Amino acid sequence: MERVLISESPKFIGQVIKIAGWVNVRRDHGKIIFIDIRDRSGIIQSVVIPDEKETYETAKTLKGEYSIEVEGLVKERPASAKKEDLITGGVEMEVKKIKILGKTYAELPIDISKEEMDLNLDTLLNNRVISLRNDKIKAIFKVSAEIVRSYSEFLRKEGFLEIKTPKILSSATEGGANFFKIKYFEKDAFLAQSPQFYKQSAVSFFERVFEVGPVFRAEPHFTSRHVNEFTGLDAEMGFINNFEDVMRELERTMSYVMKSVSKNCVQEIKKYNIEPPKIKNVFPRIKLTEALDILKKEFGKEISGIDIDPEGERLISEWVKKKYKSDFVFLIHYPAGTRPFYTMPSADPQFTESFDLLFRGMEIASGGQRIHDYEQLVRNIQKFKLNPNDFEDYLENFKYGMPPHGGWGLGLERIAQQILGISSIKEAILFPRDVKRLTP
Ligand code: AMO
Repeated sequence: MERVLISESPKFIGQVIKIAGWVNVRRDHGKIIFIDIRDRSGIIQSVVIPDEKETYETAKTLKGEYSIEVEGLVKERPASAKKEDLITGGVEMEVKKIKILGKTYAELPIDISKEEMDLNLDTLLNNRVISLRNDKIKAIFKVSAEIVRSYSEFLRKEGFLEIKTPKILSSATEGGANFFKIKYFEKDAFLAQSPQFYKQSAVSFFERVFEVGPVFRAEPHFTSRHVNEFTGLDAEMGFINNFEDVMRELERTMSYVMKSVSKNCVQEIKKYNIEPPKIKNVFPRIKLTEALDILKKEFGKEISGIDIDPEGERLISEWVKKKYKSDFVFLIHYPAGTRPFYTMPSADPQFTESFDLLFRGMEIASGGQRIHDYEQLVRNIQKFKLNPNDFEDYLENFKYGMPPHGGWGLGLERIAQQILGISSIKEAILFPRDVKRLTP
């Protein structure tokens, strides 16, 4: 007999089927043993009665998280026992045969059988191989996978080629000090802080590219939105007229991603009890300087520097939500000193042709137009007190007809975090890395 998925069991009422999964929980009620069995598709309640002698003896030995194969008769549950919140809530299984596939050799450190585990972040992360078996936690990764799938699908339709760029680099790409230096044989090397240089150079051969790949940042601080390794969803496009073209593309990409997640992750979103994102076809755009004025006027918030801080991002998003009913907002024209050297200056050179995209109060993307003229780029590198000789390979492309171009970098985990309303980004990473956490 072929195995079927647990979620398919309601189609087999009155028939014997074979399933495989884990013992979510075993309950002994007098003579009857109930086993909730979980596979990748769902959970079903099964019942073992003493008449099935050998099976009953096996059932008595089962512990939480044993993996088993079970044959049984699918039966409709009495109306009073139906569970509306389960896909299989209308059926149960009368067990005929149990085969143990994998035993549990240790006490389970945490109880994952209930959807709501109510554990603190450290406990969840320290016991990751177990906590990741919980259905509500698994839902986060189904949403992440749908983000990546729909992101890639949309960009392919738009003529972007998927590329993979090296993660071991000879120089740091994003400036600042948040890079990891590693030993590379006789030399020093850096883990990529972004695919920035290589995606720009790919524009000169493919025009439009995107990448889904790891990004490394040596952020020394603990926040609910920073980790030291995350997944970047990057894109870069050539022959643009201005950075508005880039925002337009990103806006259409995010609309597609949000619609796909809302449509294809209904069960997952339900578990988090949140509203699917509100999508407008055009996201509001606000100049950063105006946003700082709004914060002062509407919220009495003074920003000390020239850039916005996380609380400012939250407040401005709140204001946008009220005024424009949008969960997204572009903050545009960041001051020159706040962006890397490759960013195109605006007509007023105090500012840049750049943006951040905020979603429900948090930055999820940065991007903009890049300097494409070789001589202008060399001058800007010098203006940043950097040495153009250190960027020789990057600059090479710019000597040969580099077209006007721009792009963005999105953080996958922040998107998932904000869609589901999760408090820490680390919950949206299978095995997160932070200053103190290099295992599991
Ligand atoms: P930036 O440095 O703003 O831009 O990064 C882009 C996006 O990556 C995510 N992100 C992070 N996520 C988790 N932990 C971190 N430590 C972290 N740092 C950044 C955010 C952020 O918006 N090269 C440019 C992009 C471009 O211009 O194309 C860049 O890397 O979601």
